[in-house]
Amino acid sequence: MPERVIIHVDLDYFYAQCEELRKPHIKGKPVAVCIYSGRTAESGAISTSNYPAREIGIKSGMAIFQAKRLAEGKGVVFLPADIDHYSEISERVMAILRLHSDKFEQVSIDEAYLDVSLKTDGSFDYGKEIAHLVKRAVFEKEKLTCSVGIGPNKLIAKMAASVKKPDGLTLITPSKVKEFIEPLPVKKLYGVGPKSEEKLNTIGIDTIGQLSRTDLRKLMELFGEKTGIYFHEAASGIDNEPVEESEREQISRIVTLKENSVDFEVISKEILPMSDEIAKELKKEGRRFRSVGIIAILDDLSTKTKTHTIDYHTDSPEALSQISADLLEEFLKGSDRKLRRFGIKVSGFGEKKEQKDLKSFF
Ligand code: DCP
Ligand code: MG
Ligand code: MG
Repeated sequence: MPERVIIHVDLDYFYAQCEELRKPHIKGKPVAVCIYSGRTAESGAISTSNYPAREIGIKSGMAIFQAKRLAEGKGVVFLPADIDHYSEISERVMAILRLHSDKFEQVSIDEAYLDVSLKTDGSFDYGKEIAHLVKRAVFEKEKLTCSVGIGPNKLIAKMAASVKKPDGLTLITPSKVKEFIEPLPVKKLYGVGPKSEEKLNTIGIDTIGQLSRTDLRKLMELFGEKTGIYFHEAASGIDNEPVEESEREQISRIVTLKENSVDFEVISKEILPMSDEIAKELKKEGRRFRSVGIIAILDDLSTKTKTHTIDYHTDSPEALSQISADLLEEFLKGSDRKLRRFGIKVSGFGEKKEQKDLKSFF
């Protein structure tokens, strides 16, 4: 069996980078994105911070009041999190990543695995080229930087991606796996939390290399069978978890309108580019839909949807844009509030069409 070639992509200081993009004047300043709990004006936690803010010590998970203490006199910009906005950007980035992979698995709002074994025929040099291509595409289309790792499995790809941040690219070929992970402290191994770390340290196991040389029975005694086996294999760089495509129930696109509007002519201009993008994804995945919906986020931030189901499956962008336009027209007749954001979605997927040759996606 040829080698698997797996790429892990993680966007850099994601929420804060999204904020820098829409507020260019804050670029270069330390930026902290806050999730307010609402209990008091200042209670809540830092969700993320850009790299200048991290230098001051402001990090994810820290209490806002604590961060404000560190920030005193340093010109730190504190902003409230706008998850809708970051999700919108995330969806577009994930669509780009999906296009570059044979198999795709999103694992969080800013992270995904791409299995490119087929595309590359198992060549890591080619895998590295694809990783560069992906970074360039994300930067050109969304102006975002990310860090990527390429390795023979998910575990190594993820660990490789964290080696150099921000804007990093790290390739660990199968022959370099041991050399790469053995000197790292055990806490760097995915799945080793602070408790396991402490347990391992007290019996003299500090590095991943030492862990890999520890008797399996001893690890099973300490951590139970399942975890024991996992630690033993992972410490040797072994991981057979497949990149698992999540079965999607819907594909959607949403945009923020330049100005809030109730004007059909203005809003419907957004339909064509969105349906083209959705159609491209449908084609790539060999999917056809039966239901089309519109999503309207109004100026009071309430969300309204309207859906129409037809009696056959199709992947036609024309059908998608026509039905979306009809739904929009109908919706606007019954609404007097302005739309702030507008989106379209497809669902009700039928059987997947067989993809004759996966390599045709090169
Ligand atoms: N996040 C959060 N609270 C946390 C950790 C993360 O709200 N405790 C959110 C904000 C992050 C996003 O998830 O921007 C992605 O998390 P990452 O761990 O990938 O962190 P960043 O992308 O912010 O930084 P990095 O450059 O280290 O990836
Ligand atoms: Mg990130
Ligand atoms: Mg992440």
